[in-house]
Amino acid sequence: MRALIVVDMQVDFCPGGALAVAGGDEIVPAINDLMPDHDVVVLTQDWHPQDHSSFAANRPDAQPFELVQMDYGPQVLWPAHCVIGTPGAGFHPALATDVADLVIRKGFRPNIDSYSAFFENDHVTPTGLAGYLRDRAVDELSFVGLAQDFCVAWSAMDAARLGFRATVIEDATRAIDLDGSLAQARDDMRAAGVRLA
Ligand code: VGL
Ligand code: ZN
Repeated sequence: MRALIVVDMQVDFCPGGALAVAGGDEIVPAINDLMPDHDVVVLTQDWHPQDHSSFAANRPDAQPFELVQMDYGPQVLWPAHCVIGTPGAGFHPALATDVADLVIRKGFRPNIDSYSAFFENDHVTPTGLAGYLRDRAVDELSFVGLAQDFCVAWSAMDAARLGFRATVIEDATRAIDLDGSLAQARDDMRAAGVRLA
């Protein structure tokens, strides 16, 4: 069984949003077209409380895109984005959300970020997605959405480590590309056994 994992196709990650990814909205039609080719469609939704520790505004003297050390490892500080219940946390209005079997939210614990759809950034706390996919007999995953070098890459690498066949459909992703993060993510994905298509 094959699943399409649509990562964080939300208003705040599209042009005009709080953490806009260049061209983020351009990939919506391609993603909608891929949905009927898959047995299972999952949407992920970045979903942060206003006091989330990944928001630069919640720390004295911190600037967005700065790197800090958390007890679980390095963490980029972001502009406030995808705040629970705000319009920016909603899906892009043209995304075919009706087709989705599952919407999985992540990043709702104030003290830990969650890029991956499978684990929080400590790489230990599970979201429950792996169990859902195994229960549905899914073995093959295609990843699309935003952002290729953060949430898409971390999700695809975790999927490969968990034993799923993982492919990133690059035409249906866009990257933040912070200090070479896209090239690094592509190298890391290949090393983790993720196929880039
Ligand atoms: C993401 C940064 C912060 C993403 C989410 O979806 O790639 N990036 N939160
Ligand atoms: Zn986030």
